[in-house]
Amino acid sequence: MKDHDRLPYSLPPMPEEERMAAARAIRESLASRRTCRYFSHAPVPREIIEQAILAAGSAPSGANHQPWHFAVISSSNKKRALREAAEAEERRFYGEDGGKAKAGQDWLEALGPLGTDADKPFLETAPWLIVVFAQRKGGIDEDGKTQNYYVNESVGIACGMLLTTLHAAGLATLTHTPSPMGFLRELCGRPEHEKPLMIVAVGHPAPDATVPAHALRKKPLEQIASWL
Ligand code: IYR
Repeated sequence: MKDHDRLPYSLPPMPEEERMAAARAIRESLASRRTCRYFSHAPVPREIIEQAILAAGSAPSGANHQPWHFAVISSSNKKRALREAAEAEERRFYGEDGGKAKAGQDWLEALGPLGTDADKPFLETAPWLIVVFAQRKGGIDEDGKTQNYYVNESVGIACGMLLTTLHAAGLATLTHTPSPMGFLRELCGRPEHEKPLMIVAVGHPAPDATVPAHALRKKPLEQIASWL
């Protein structure tokens, strides 16, 4: 088979009620997803992480270049190193290093309801940290030269599919974006043309895990959609 060949595509028939029930079931399940900042040490099998990354890797992407790389961290040494580097950035962000916060007053106020600060214990407690990289170059053959397209869009969709799969597997996730994130490139041994996009922490919620009430405020359909 050559890349320019065309193949038939169809989806299995489905009664409308079944379609509706399937859409509703996924919608209801996803509505129970929360960003979790408190993990237990309970292990998660590597096979589940592999399945979730394969699901993410099936995302649509610009020219099908699949411009993503998932660096998966589970060793306590690497997790500690990542936490230390991330917390150093976060202390500057929140102004907890004694200097002026890099985040402006507006940003700090917006984060108020979340109750976040520079302390990131979840980076050590969560059994898995998936560091997501966006490849600015490389193409499908990862040659490090070919231009990639719609990189942020493509990797964003892949991350959504990663989170969806992990949630369906009954696991808690946290998308964490210490800023700036350049240190992740060195820590994960990734090349210069890859941009760290986010860290996805994965595990089981701690028995006493909580989420901010603010997280339950979701915009209604009337607000997020218009029908033209
Ligand atoms: N990276 C910081 C700040 C932060 C920013 C946003 I926007 C959030 O939704 C949550 C946190 C931190 O992790 O604390």
